Amino acid sequence: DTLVIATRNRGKAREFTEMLTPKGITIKTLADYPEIGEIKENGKTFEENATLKAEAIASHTQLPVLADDSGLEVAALNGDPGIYSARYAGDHDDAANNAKLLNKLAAVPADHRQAVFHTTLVLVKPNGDKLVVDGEVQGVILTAPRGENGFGYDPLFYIPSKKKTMAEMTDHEKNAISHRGRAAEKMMAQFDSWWEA
Ligand code: ITT
Ligand code: NA
Repeated sequence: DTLVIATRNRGKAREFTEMLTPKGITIKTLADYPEIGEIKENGKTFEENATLKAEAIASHTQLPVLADDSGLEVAALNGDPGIYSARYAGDHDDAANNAKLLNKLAAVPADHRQAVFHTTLVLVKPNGDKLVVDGEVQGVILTAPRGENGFGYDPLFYIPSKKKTMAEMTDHEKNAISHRGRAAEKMMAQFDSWWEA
């Protein structure tokens, strides 16, 4: 059973590999398809963008595809950066994105720094059968990064109940509580009936 993960983000690919390989699913990523160029993510929602990625790769590979569109929604910033999380500071540069986020929140006190990380997963088969799930995790944006694991905004995303940022967790610990882990859990609950449909 081969599933292509429509991502160029190595952090996402690593987390999905950790979650799906034990279920007996063989994973390919876009690293296996170097001929595929940039996919335009010009949708207005996480679901639209994940669907754009999934459908483009399903039609190219003729294999079942999983796409992930994610973003950070910060209450004090009216939900920004949201669907624009990857290019918040211009190019997709995690360090620049984190610096911009800290800068935007510089005057915001500790008790007003709540945020939600959101993931929408879209599974698409070449015949068009589609499955959509999402997941969220609540956290707080710190004033300085902590931890070396994870990727993206993880060093700034603190989970009070765990007393850790997501960058202070192993992949396994993060997957157990993260937006992506929760979405993947919902996906797995419906996976067999989607796969066999
Ligand atoms: P693909 O589209 O190729 O999958 P991407 O990194 O561009 O990769 P998105 O469009 O979903 O993915 O952008 C999501 C942004 O949120 C991007 O800046 C990521 O670094 C960040 N992000 C996504 N999941 C994250 C996570 O679990 N922890 C921290 N940051 C995350
Ligand atoms: Na996106």
